[in-house]
Amino acid sequence: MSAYTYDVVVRGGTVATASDVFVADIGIRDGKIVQLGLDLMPGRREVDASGRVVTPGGVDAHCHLDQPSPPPVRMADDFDSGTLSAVCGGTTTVIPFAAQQKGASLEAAVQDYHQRADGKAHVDYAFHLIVSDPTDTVLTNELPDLIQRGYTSFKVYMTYDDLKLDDGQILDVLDIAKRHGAIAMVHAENSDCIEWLTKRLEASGMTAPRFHAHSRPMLVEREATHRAMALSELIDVPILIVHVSGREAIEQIRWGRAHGLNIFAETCPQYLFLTAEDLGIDDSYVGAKCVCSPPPRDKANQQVIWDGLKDGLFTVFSSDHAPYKFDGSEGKHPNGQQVAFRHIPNGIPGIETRMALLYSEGVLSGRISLEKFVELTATGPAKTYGLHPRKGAICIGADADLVIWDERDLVITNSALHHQVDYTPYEGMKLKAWPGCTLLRGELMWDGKSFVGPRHGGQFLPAGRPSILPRAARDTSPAHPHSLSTKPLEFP
Ligand code: DUC
Ligand code: ZN
Ligand code: ZN
Repeated sequence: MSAYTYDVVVRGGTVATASDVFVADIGIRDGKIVQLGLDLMPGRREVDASGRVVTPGGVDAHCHLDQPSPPPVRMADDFDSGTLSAVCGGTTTVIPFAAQQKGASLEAAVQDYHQRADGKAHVDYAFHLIVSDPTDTVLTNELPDLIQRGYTSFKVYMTYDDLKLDDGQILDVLDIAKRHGAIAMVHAENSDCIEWLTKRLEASGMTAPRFHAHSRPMLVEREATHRAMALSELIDVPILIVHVSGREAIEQIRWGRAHGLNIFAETCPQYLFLTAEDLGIDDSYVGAKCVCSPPPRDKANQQVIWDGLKDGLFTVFSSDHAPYKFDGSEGKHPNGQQVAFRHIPNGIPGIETRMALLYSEGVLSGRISLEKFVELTATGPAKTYGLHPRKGAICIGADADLVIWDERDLVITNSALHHQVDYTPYEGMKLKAWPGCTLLRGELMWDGKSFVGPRHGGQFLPAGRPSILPRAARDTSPAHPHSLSTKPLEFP
């Protein structure tokens, strides 16, 4: 038996949870938090956190790693580089997507993703499913079985030809989420409007990256957000709208909530720190670096997103890391070419910068509290996706996933990041903090300068029932006030 009560003691830090901030020592044994208190007995290893803030390791609930794209396009980060980048930025759990290919099974996607992740990931991971082909077999057999086995969240798209579902298909998927206790995430943009606008822009020769933003104005997001909420109301099941970009979608969500609908929302750093001008103010191709969907809006919309982070509109703050290189032939220049905006791979990198951006510009700039930071970056996502309290919490029994913050001035440069993307949209941005230490299950992974942890030790996390869902089956609470005047119909 060890002479020590604890394997590790993180001593004297200012511990922040989603509800409290207090000074405490954290005692860790076998990768778990086993004690919180003052003057704990020595650990085999001591980590001095005095005078520094300690938060739960980040849970990045929306990132794309090694997700197949039609050739020649290929993601720059696999589970090795993507999770290395994550942990150096204070994220200890990631939830990427296992995407069903049309015509293939969901099970095939899940097996494929396990092969991509297992033995490669440096942090723990769960998977969301992307349902792109909800056949009878998928709905009746595969989804219920996969939910049972720990894949309790899935994303549906209202746009992109190879992914989008029509409203009837979305209703089918929501119905399964309701019956089996899963949460559906919705990419809400009106596909037909985007296509119509894109064709008009192309016909006028407006194909530079900046026109991506013109092809996806806020109204396409607003309409689809409202429609998604109506579909969720019809089934009487919560949904989560991902990557909300600005005022118009937020107004819809506030309206829905005011009418009793159970709508959750996620936003991402690009909607706080980028604007449509980053896609270009002229026809320069460099704006391709910031092409993502929905596109970044303007300064006024950034403020609306900050307001939503502060006042509880958002439950989850994710990176939406979608890593494509700018140079070369596999990313933003497919086949080495500058292409029309419709063909630019969608997405920007951000898995490593997510936590520090919000800590620095949110907490240290006085926009949100420390508790809110923890809620948005760790506790909220863990609860939303069935990983809490093992993840996203500092409490007895939780995994000892911790970040100790260094509050110091620094400048973001891509050369200091660990992803395989050849740029960061935040190059040159001044921050006031970066993780000084990241622990995963009690192991030191990042010491503020280098990755120092055991390699490839990330574990798959089967997700449980999302704790944001209403209680199961026997819930007798009345239907929400806005629902049809009768109770929702019960189908066999
Ligand atoms: N949607 C995402 O969720 N990520 C990248 C691009 C997109 O459209
Ligand atoms: Zn999306
Ligand atoms: Zn995404």
